[in-house]
Amino acid sequence: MIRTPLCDLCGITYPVFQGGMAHVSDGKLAAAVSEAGGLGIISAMNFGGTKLREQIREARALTSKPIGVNIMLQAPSAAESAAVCAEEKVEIITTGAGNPSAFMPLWLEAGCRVIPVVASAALAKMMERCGAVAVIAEGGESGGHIGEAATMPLVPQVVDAVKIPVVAAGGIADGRGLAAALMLGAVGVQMGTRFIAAKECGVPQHYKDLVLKASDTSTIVTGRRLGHTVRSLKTPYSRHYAQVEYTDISDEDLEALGVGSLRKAAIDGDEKGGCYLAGQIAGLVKEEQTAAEIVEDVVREAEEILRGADRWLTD
Ligand code: TUI
Repeated sequence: MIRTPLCDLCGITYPVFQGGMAHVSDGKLAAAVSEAGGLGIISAMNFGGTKLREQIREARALTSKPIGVNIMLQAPSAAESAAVCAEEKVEIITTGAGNPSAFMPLWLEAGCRVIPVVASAALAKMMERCGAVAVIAEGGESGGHIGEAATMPLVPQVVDAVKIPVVAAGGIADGRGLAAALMLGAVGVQMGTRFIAAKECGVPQHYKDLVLKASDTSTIVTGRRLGHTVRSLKTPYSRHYAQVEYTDISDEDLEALGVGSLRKAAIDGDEKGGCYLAGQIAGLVKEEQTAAEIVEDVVREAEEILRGADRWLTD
């Protein structure tokens, strides 16, 4: 059994979060992960206020355990989602792609616990001052929107910068990753890519198949020129974007190439125009499993590693 302060902080059995993935994680996936003892997180990105409320209630009908909602701060619906989370008294709110300071008083007043994703020690410190109960330090190995630092250097530097607990994310998909994160001083992990292949994840099968057949070199980073840096799987679409990104194409045309591409991948199953977000660890994900099997596998493997962790020590 692995128990860390994150378990008591969030009311969960295992220190494993399922990352809130835009257009991918809904109430059904989140409820399955929470029911399995981790923290399932709904992405608010997919929904307007009414739909988000429905998803939260759907998740609550499927599990009595705590659930989370992730708010992508650059989404046009961020303020509406923030208000719904406060009204529904969502246990845990995570944020991404920005600084959530403006929403913190609303959430804290409603009794929500806020755990922002940070890509730097400076933002982690600011979040601690604003009342965050923990932070998620996410390295650039992650899928989706990324910062500059990689997980291995970011996590210990964030751990040293704040007194609140730190969750590690980016490049983690199994028990080795969880054990390593704990060694870096984190109290748990957030995983996204491995949960794309969860049986309860409702993305089109093509998306899952792309993850399942990925290798260690299957991802590519695009969008830096327009400030929407994202890591996705190499597909004809993402290779084309990368090829034209630093040509004389106008900002407007480049923007148009990206518009709706996440939705096209995760909802519409548009194999040609979709941008299939996934992390560098995709090559490690080899089978479709239930959320419960994923959570149990990861925790059991980490436990075994940690029990044997003194094997290199001599007297
Ligand atoms: O947010 C994510 N991952 C995402 S969001 C997303 S949706 C999207 N849609 C259109 C274009 C781009 C993305 C897909 N994937 N992860 C959390 C995350 N947050 N990663 C990095 C950050 C981050 C970066 C800088 C958080 C804060 C930050 O600070 C900036 C500041 O304002 O200080």
